[in-house]
Amino acid sequence: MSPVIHGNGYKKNSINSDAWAMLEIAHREGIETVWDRLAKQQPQCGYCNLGTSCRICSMGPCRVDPFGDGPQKGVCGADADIIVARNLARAIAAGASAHSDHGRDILETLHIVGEGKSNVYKVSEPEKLRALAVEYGVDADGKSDQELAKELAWEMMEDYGMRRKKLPLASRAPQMRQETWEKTGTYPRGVDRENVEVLHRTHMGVDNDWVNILLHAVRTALSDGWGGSMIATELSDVLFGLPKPVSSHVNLGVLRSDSVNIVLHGHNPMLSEVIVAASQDPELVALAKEKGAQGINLAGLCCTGNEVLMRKGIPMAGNHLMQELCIMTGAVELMIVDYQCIMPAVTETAKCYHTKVISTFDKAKFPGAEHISFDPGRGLEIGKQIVRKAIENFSNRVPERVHIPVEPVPMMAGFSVEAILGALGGTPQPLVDAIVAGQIRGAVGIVGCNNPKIKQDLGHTELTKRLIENDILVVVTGCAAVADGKAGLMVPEAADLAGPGLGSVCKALGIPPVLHLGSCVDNTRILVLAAALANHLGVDISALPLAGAAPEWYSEKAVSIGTYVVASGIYTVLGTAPPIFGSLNIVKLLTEGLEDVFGATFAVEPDPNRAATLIRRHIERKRASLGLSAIDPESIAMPEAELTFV
Ligand code: BF8
Ligand code: SF4
Repeated sequence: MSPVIHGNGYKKNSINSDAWAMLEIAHREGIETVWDRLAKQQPQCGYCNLGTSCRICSMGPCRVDPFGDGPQKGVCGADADIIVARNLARAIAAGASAHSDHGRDILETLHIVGEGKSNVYKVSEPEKLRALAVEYGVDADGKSDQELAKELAWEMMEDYGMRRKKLPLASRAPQMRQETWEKTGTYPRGVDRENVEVLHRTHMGVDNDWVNILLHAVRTALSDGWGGSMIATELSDVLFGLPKPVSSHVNLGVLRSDSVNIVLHGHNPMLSEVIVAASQDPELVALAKEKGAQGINLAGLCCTGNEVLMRKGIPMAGNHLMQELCIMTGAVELMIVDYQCIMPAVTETAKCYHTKVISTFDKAKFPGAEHISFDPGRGLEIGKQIVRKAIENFSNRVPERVHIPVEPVPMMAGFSVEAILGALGGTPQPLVDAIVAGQIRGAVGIVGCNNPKIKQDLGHTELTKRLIENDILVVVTGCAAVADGKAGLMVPEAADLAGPGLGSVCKALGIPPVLHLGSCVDNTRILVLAAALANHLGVDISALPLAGAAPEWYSEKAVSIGTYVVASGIYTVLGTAPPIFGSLNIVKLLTEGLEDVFGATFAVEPDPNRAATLIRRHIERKRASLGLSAIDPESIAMPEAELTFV
């Protein structure tokens, strides 16, 4: 392997010193990373970047050249609008399917609990189970948790089918929002139905009206946000517990040189919950000590990490771009992967160390990983088997190659909607009062990934800082949350970095100005919070001074999230460019036209300081239309662009 360091050295790749230290090792030892592979891909295909390449059928592949003299149509006659729309719809369906299939796995676990067939899972939040049963019209009276779990599971399985005209959880949205969905034909029906219909419509020769394709793509994204993802979040709370504010730590410094380190990577908390239990098993702890370790240390990566951080306070090793670097500490005995966002490269990196990679879901196997098929019915037994493998691997560690480069940074997590409302005294009124008084100008969800095309975490942290210093409350999920955690923005003391209004509210409540709402499926907590605020005020979500941002997104899941957030009425700024620029019609629709349809649009702005201005202007406009004190949006200066795409 011959590493090509992207840009002018590894400090260009990330803002974090733990990443720099590991990249230095990678450089020295010739270990390839994601940045090297990105460099080797240059120049990336211009047609694909514009979204105008198509390989849907075997008359192709085709490329259309909307701005040049090349072909304007594919072999079948599809033009740039049709091709971009089909590609975008398929990306949304892939993302929505990933989230919703995760939801299905949790739902099947609830069903197993309902049948009394699990030796490890139980209903941890009976109250939430009962509330959900009521929402689904299940009579909860006199029924045990187990009976109710089974009945609710059966009901929710219908959400994946074709018998529903509307997904029940979508009725949490304000009436006006639901009417918009009805009017536009985008009210989500069945999760699987919408996703399969995208595949049908985008087959050659089916839906060739680009607006019609995109409207169905919206419906599919809504079946994710108000369906599959929401089921994943709600049922994870029911089974594994409702997140409550918790203090923990983040960055590679959470790995311990004296302990057996197990890294939990992926998205689904089913297995990781079991690993947490198994790692506390006295027999296994004793075995670890026998092997010379002080104990068993768990650390999270990506969204599985967020799940166990939110509920169990398990420390977080890093976000998406840290997955290879984490192994290069030489201190990881075992990386357990479930699914999504796990680079196939991790098993290659692991070969350079003693680290074992264990895959666990039959739908997500990795060459070079040992596969232990996870069966929720025998959860604990499998969990113990895996933890034992980690302990046995401790003796293979090479102490001279262990390098844990930094001290961990403290961070808070665990802000479920229930916890936030609890902290406010059970009602959103105090938050509304602070917004009305102008102490808090509005709220923004910063979500999504890392993408090596953007300096790691720069987009998240700069945008967050600009917003909080201007009295805008920030809520975060996914890899954005981990970025802000590493930057020290998620402790109560960070209130000092906020403007005077937001700062004083945070100090009074003892909370950070940046609240961790969870993993990417937990973006539904943002929808629920926004709906609760809108319903409380009797307005649509689009009337509120809210915005969304995905400064460093890379994944198809993020495309689905952005789409359901906009279709729910929240203006959203993307940092990396989606592959749509080959169709000016579609760019115009997404950045302007959607305003009249959904009361919100997308914007694309890679520079976080400029994105902050766009968002601040938007929030002040919304404040003015609600009759609240507002700054003149045009008086908020738009800085010169400093950061553009790599
Ligand atoms: O679901 S933020 S890189 S880890 S896709 Fe993936 Fe993106 Fe991270 Fe979580 Ni979400
Ligand atoms: Fe080409 Fe049309 Fe086939 Fe796409 S669907 S590959 S544009 S012929």
